[in-house]
Amino acid sequence: MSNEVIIKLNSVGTYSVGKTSLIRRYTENTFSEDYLPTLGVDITVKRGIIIDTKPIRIVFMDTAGEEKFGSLRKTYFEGSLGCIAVYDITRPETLKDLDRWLKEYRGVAGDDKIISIVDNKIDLAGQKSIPTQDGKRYARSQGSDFYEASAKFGGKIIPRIFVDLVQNVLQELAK
Ligand SMILES: Nc1nc2c(ncn2[C@@H]2O[C@H](COP(=O)(O)OP(=O)(O)OP(=O)(O)O)[C@@H](O)[C@H]2O)c(=O)[nH]1
Ligand SMILES: [Mg+2]
Repeated sequence: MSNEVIIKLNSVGTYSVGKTSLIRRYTENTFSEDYLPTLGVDITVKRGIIIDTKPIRIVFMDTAGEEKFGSLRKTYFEGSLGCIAVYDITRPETLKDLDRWLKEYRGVAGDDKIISIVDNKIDLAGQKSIPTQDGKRYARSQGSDFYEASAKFGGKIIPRIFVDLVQNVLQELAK
């Protein structure tokens, strides 16, 4: 469709928090228990969605959380309109790490970009080691929407994360 709006989105967060799994759940509705670290970047396109009456194409640049891909990662943040910042409820350091991730992302994409914070792996409730309040508080401090999700379980929350993000991006673009 020629009037498609192309929106480039990123994912940030420490290795193995579930960035790729959340995007895959949204784009293909699949989940894999195996951990296959993203090597540099995975580019995925989601087409054929209508948001606020507009045909949208989302281009996901899903970057690697492993430190060794640091310099490469920044090049994928250029021209980005928003991102999901993900942490893993079973690993407390992954919430603390978000400060560094958001700094890196904003440093390249710009301070005005939309960032949604996702507390992932809520299916592992028995291993939960980050109070929901901490995530919520952090999201509020960043002016971000906050979601609790499980890429493993899926459900309505998954499209909501991405549709809300695109809606927020469209609102920002219309300013
Ligand atoms: N139980 C559970 N496991 C999950 C969930 N999301 C992801 N995982 C698992 O966590 C591991 C890492 O998931 P990925 O999506 O590859 O993580 P990533 O953040 O993309 O990792 P990098 O690409 O290395 O930065 C995999 O073994 C997934 O199966 C979830 O919601 N629940
Ligand atoms: Mg990945």
